[in-house]
Amino acid sequence: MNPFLELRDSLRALGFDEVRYVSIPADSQRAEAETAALREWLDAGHHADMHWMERGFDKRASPGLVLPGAESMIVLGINYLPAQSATDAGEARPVWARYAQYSDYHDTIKTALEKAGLLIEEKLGLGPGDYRYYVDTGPVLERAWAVRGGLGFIGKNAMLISRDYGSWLFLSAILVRARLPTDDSLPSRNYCGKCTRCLDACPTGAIVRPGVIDSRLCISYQTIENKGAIPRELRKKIGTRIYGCDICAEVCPWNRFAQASRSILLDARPEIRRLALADLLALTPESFAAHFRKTPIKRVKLAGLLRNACVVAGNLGAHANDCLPQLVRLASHDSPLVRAHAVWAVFQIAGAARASTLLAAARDAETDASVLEEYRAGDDFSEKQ
Ligand code: B12
Ligand code: SF4
Ligand code: SF4
Repeated sequence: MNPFLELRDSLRALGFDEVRYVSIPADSQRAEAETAALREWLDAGHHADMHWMERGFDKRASPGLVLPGAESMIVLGINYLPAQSATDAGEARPVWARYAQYSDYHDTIKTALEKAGLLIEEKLGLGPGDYRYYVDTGPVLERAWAVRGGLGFIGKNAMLISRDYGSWLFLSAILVRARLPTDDSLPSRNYCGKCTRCLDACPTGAIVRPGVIDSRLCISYQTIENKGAIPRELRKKIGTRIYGCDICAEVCPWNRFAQASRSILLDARPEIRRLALADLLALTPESFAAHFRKTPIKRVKLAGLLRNACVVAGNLGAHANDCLPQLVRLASHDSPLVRAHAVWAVFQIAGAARASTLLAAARDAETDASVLEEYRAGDDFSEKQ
């Protein structure tokens, strides 16, 4: 059997749902267009404080700089749509992005990529230095390469959308020092048609134009990557999203018929979505480590998750009345970030008069300028009510 076909079959058997071969450089005009799109995105500041996106620019634009002599890329997709996929939106409890309800895909997929590397050595007769793999962590524009390999198209929500799996795909890539027979990209046309559902549904207006996300406005960035305060003007719009956001994918008609995951490589963590808001507000360093060990959620650290939980509580308003004692306690937390968001939440739930009484002791003891500013904003907010 042809070694390239054998390799593809073996990678599929390993658990990768999509295996596409792309040549480097495939089509210089397109590479220029993608690089120009990335430059424009960075120049507009759409990467917020993800400065690592700027640092790898040259390599992102030219995979040959990442692995000299690389002639092909294997773009891999793993479907992560759970078999029973519930849409949590609108429920009075924290909503987690679907990808966060698995053990960290960076770790599970890295293990699979190690095995994929051994298959490449065996089937193509290459050495360990002849390939390099990445899942998110490297300077590879995974979506752009996936398009070139015909895995799907880029929707107006900027997601790579496949006919079989919709956008519920983790992407990863292996650069290879060998010429593989390449898969064709899809005929270039607009597969979204006149649809604008994702643009209409995004609560923060983060899809600034079709296919372009301003991270500063994106709930995913604010609840995962942002290490500081969530801008006050965005907090209400975050609703009950505690970690990540799937809204622009949930509304996409291409996701309606997506197949459920084979779950060969993924390790589902259904216990995460069962955590009540009160459990999250009560997290300690020990319980945070116990609940979120090996999940992507550990990325936000305890203070980040408490910050997000306070925002969700504030947005639940009267539904989070029972959480007020915990929020008042968090208004005296060690982290000013947590204190600031706890104060905001108490004002949202209790209103100015009650909030002032509940928070009197914490306010008297407060010395941090950013937290004191939250108290002032709370007073102003309540005056306007
Ligand atoms: C930075 C980043 C973010 C940032 C910025 C998002 C963004 N749109 O750029 C933030 C934190 C906001 C984010 C959020 C999310 N992310 Co993210 N993120 C990344 C990361 C690390 C880099 C993306 C990047 O380079 N952005 C810069 C922009 C300019 O690039 P781009 O959007 O990929 O667009 C390029 C191509 O699509 C191409 N292109 C654009 N339009 C067209 C049109 C045509 C015709 C062609 C040929 C090419 C083309 O050119 C662009 C520039 O080169 C990638 C992993 C990776 N290494 O690629 C994951 C990645 C994109 N994220 C992913 C996921 C799952 C998410 C979330 C769904 C997580 C969540 N549930 O909260 C959200 C979705 C938000 C959204 N609608 O995009 C997946 C996407 C899988 C998929 N099916 O598309 C990736 C690929 C991670 C992975 N390994 O699977 N993410
Ligand atoms: S992930 Fe959420 S906030 Fe970000 S663009 Fe999509 S709908 Fe908007
Ligand atoms: S929701 Fe509509 S416009 Fe947005 S990506 Fe899906 S098909 Fe395209």
